[in-house]
Amino acid sequence: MSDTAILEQQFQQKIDDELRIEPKDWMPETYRQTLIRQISQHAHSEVVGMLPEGNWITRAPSLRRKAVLLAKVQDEAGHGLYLYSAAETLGVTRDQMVEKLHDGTAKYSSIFNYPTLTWADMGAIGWLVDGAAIMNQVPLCRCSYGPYSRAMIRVCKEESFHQRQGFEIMLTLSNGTPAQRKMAQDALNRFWWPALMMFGPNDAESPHSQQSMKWKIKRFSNDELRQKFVDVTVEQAKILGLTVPDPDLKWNEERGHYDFGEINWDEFWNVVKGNGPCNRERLETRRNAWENGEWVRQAATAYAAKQAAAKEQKVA
Ligand code: FAQ
Repeated sequence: MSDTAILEQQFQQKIDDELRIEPKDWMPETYRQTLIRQISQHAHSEVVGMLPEGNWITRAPSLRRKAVLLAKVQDEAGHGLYLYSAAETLGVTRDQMVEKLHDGTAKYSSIFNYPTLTWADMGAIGWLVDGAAIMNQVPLCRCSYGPYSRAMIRVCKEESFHQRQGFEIMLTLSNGTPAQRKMAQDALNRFWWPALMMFGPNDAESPHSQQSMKWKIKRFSNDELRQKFVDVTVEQAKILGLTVPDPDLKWNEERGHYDFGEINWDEFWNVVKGNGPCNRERLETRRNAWENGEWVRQAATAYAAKQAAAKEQKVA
């Protein structure tokens, strides 16, 4: 057996024994690259994900709603930062990751390419988008890579608060005037299918799933998580008295799960490839933010250099 084969065997054994892989441990290059891809795309999703909700901060219907939304959007920025830091432990720089987002090589979640047209969309995003994010991210707290799994613990706690604030907005609207109720239903109609798409392609069409599950980066497949989300969320929609926009949705006694209709995969891939309703606008906003923030980065670097020089002088 070659040296690499032995190392690979020991590496897999560690994973099978539920031990965490840490930055300085030996790891296959493909494992490292898979993590850089997933964690950086996850970080980008958190940062781009601030934009649809950021759109409503100035128009929130009360001071309380504004404060809560502002805090939520700031949390997403924090998630992006933990995740960029986790990815940096794999030997990639933040600049390299951001460059890949800006030149369109790195992906971010398809969901954030849909517009937020009404206040009810803030409810639908919290309820459905954060709800789907939690379903996907709770298992990531047990991901085999230590820094990613630890970052996810705090992220999940915050996502849980986000989901509840979204549900509470939906509950208030669905118990409100007929116009508010209609607005909540319309938001559910527009965000339901894109939320299901967040879990990624069907298992048979998912090139990375099998290997990622063997490495315990992923603990459940895309379809398993999507099904769990449907089962939980349909019951929540009943509490809201809203109708899930899927004529094929039906409880399947035998399976013990809801059956649901076919996702429009053409729409999904179209959005993933950059042609969704807001892809261009989102990337342009991020590129501008990066360029406009250049002076802040320069100032911080100059300040750090000054501090280091002063410290050195003191020592000498
Ligand atoms: N959108 O083989 P798979 C949030 C790509 S955070 C765009 O199944 P994998 C918080 C995939 O990257 C939401 N692209 O890939 C929040 C791959 O392309 P590549 C983000 C997608 O990695 C809430 C190709 O398709 N969460 O919401 C999507 O095994 C509210 C083949 O797919 C995470 O990133 C998609 N929906 O499974 C923030 C969680 N789905 O890389 C603000 C961590 C798939 O070969 C407001 N990520 N693709 O070019 C994951 O769990 C996984 O990466 C999956 C995809 C499940 C997303």
